[in-house]
Amino acid sequence: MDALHDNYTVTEDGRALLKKADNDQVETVWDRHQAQQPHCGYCETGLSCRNCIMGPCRVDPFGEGPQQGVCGADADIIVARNLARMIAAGAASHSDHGRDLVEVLLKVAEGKAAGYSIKDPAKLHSVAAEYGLAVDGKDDLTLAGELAHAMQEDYGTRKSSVTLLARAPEKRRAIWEKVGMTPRGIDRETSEAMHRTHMGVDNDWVSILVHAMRNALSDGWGGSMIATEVSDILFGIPQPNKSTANIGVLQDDKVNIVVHGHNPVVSETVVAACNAPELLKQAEENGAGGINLVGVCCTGNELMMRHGLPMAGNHLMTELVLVTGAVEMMIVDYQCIMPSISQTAACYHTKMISTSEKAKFPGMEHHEFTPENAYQKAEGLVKAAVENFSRRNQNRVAIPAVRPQEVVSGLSVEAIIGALGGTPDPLIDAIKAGKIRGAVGVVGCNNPKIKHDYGHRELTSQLIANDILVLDTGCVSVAHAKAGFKTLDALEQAGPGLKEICTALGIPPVLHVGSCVDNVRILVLVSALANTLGCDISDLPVAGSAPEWYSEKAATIGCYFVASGVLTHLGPMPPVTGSMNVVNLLTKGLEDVVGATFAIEPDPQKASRIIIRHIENKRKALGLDSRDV
Ligand code: SF4
Ligand code: MSK
Repeated sequence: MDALHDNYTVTEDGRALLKKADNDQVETVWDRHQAQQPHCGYCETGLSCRNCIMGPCRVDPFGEGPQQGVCGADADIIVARNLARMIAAGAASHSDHGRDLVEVLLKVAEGKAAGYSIKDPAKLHSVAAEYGLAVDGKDDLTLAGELAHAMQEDYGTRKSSVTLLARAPEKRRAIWEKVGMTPRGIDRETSEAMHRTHMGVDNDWVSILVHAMRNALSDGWGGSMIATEVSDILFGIPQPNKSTANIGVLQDDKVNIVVHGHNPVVSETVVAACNAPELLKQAEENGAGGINLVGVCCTGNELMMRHGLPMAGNHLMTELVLVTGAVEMMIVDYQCIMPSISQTAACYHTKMISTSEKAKFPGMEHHEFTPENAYQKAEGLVKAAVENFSRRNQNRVAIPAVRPQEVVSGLSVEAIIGALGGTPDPLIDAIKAGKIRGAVGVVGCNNPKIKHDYGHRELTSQLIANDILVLDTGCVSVAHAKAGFKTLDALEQAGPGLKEICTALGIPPVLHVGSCVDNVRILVLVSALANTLGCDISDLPVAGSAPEWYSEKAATIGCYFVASGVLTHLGPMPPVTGSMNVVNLLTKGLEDVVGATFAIEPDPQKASRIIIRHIENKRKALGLDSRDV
């Protein structure tokens, strides 16, 4: 069994907990992944369709069986339609998260959200100005209301483009205009993607995919960007802080509460409730040494970025965190929450709580949070978690003895520019001088098809050793944190140029820029670099990578990176190999359209060479020194 666990994860805490899961007879995501083998080949290649009930249909990839569905759709159309629907689902998820935040902003403006406030008025004013609002002389709440309404318009169709697109370099916007990718409205593009992929609408596979890219851009420069900006306005712009990561952040003698999901709207109120003196006193009275709030996945990232809250694990660790038997309560909001986790929790004393009207789970208690009731709800839940401490079954508690890894977090764009002395110039100078060869956003999830955290660790260690600055978000950031990449000690693993610059700035070689929606911070940063240099994003020595992605949201992020001019590496192959036309467009043809493509490579060592070669080629094209790779 131990050898099997070694194949599942590279992490020490993960292996220890897989062993405990076996002993406790708890099923995990890896067990279910095994039970699904072999996966359906038609679905893996994108060649199955169930868009209408004349089907379901499938196209035979070997040319022996049917080559068209009942309606006549061929492999290219079916694969393109399936991919477009995947991207639409990803865009809808992040952008709806943004909408929820805008609704909280509006309630704050109306005085109906007692648990929330405007934590960063300066950002409120600057974003409002970007929306063309008159800001002078207005009080924060009036402006917050106006901004919320203006953002809500971005979701509709009254404009010819989403507002924050203006942040992209002029050359990039001209490309989008020329190829018909300018996103007009956030909801509009997702809605149109579903329309186009209905039977009998868009049957030109190229046209479907061009719209899919526009849909992804409506998320990246629209809904996700709004989500990040409003989170900063309501909860503060992240600033550098110190934290810890891995399962060792759970504490034997404390009430452990885990928050999971994505939207900080719920978890921020839980943070406040965990600091309430009466609840801390109650925890003591119940024999606990305090209340220990930790995060997993992207809600964890949001809290780590803003509060330095400890991080227990990423996507594939979420069941294993419960297997410690030491969690009194897990509070979830939405996205990436496996429906299995309440089964896992049922083997222990853990209370499982869902909070969103749009995300309910079997086996969880539902406590619906609204802007009006959030703080009271959070207080009630923390109280219930404290009461649950005495129900722990000590025979089933075992937190692996791993020392929590120190982490530097909170590197928002504002914090990075701050570390650079208020302008991107020092970073540009370091790139020009060749000390930093370029930068890569390593982002995305875990996927049981790939050894847990192996892809992230291998790729990133190669990149930093080759003087490439890494920015991370999402579940990758947890993998990097646990591997120790987000400390100044990690500079020993960096190439000499990167080490010199990061040492001078006092930053690690891997910068934590946030959760999955915060990938837009990377867009903002590369736009600032391109605008300063007077070039397009596609001219920069930068790349993106998602070595272990699994989700529809990650597919959308990859598309908006590529459509923004950033070469993007994917570890797992998306379900497109049923159409070589689609594969060729994604991996080659897009270069002529948007100046960037996808590169698919499951082996992180080989992927690092693809990325490094790309960065050196971009340097050469800019007239900078370049190395042979
Ligand atoms: Fe089959 Fe066409 Fe219906 Fe898809 S849309 S299920 S290919 S008939
Ligand atoms: S949580 S989308 S597994 S990064 Fe954002 Fe992690 Fe991927 Fe979910």
